[in-house]
Amino acid sequence: MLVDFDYFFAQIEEKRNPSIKDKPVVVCVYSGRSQDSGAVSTANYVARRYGVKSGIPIALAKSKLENVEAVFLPVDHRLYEEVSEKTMTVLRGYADYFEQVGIDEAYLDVSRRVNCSFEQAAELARRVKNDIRSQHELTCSIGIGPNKLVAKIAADAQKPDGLTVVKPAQVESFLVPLSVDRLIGVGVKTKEKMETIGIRTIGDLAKYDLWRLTEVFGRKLGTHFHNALMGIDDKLVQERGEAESISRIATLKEDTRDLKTILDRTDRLCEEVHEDVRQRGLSFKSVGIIAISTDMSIRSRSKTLDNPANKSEVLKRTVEGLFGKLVSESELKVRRVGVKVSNFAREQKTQKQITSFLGDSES
Ligand code: TTP
Ligand code: CA
Repeated sequence: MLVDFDYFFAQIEEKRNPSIKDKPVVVCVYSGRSQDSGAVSTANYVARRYGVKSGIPIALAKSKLENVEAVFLPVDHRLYEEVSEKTMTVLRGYADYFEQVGIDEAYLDVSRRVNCSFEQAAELARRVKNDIRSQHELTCSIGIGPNKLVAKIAADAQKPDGLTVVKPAQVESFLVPLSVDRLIGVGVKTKEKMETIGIRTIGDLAKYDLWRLTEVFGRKLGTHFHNALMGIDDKLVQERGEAESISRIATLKEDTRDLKTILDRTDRLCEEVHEDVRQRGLSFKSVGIIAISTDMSIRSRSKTLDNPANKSEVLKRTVEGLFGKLVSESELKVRRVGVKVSNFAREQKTQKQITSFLGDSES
């Protein structure tokens, strides 16, 4: 689930001074150049009804709120950071894995504790909201989905104080009518570019030819959009400080380009890497190697596996293939070698998740 606090800075200001609650509240970053120069940081939902939103000039916000009794306040970052820290601690207690993104947003992987049930996840979300309300007098909006991408879009679907659950079977119908700019990576420019080729909704994008899409936006972005609109996203909820890759590097006894000598050494590195991966309960989807040659030049190769793996044999075999290619492609002798795995999935749970999702989509 993605938890996003509502009009965060402005809500904290309302909490500090409840008498302003029913008025438009505009939190501003004053640049100090002149009295009204600067930009709106955020505004409460009363102010938003007048068209006031993050990023607009303070002077423009004032003109939109002319003749209205509105409250303009300077940002108080220290207070917001303090509230953020406290509320994040509450949220962390509800997650198997927790990832804060920004001052007022966090992803909570709750799959394990709710046994992959979306009903139980919704129940948990209601508890989170109650807890935050009673402990901190704040409201938040929560989106629940099979992955981070869907959870994020779901959280934006109903605000403020919303709770939106999107089960795997509902992902497509949920995404199709939404505007393309709800996808990460679609900014104002991309949106305009899409409009010129007739794409307004995620559904339009889904119908669009993938080849054309990659022609217009490049292969990386084109594929990203394609995956995103299918609701595909396999990124982990990444705990802070948790490794994004695990690697080992070693110096060979002698400089060589004999594959067997190299693999003798990398096999041991693979075992060390594998042990580390095993202890953390992870599986990996990417394998990389690095070779530092006698002249200190560095070469690397990597491979993405079709499925997450956790066996040392798979790692060794992949590393063998990569080094085979690397050695055959160069005359240089190798001095140091390294092995790296990345693109992690959490072991066991993945399988369970997939089967539970199937169960869910049938119900
Ligand atoms: P957001 O979560 O984007 O916005 P919000 O919490 O104010 O409103 P919403 O109910 O739509 O979630 O941003 C969190 C805080 O970050 C926001 O309260 C103020 C700050 N911020 C800025 O200072 N400038 C900006 O342009 C944006 C978008 C946010
Ligand atoms: Ca927010």
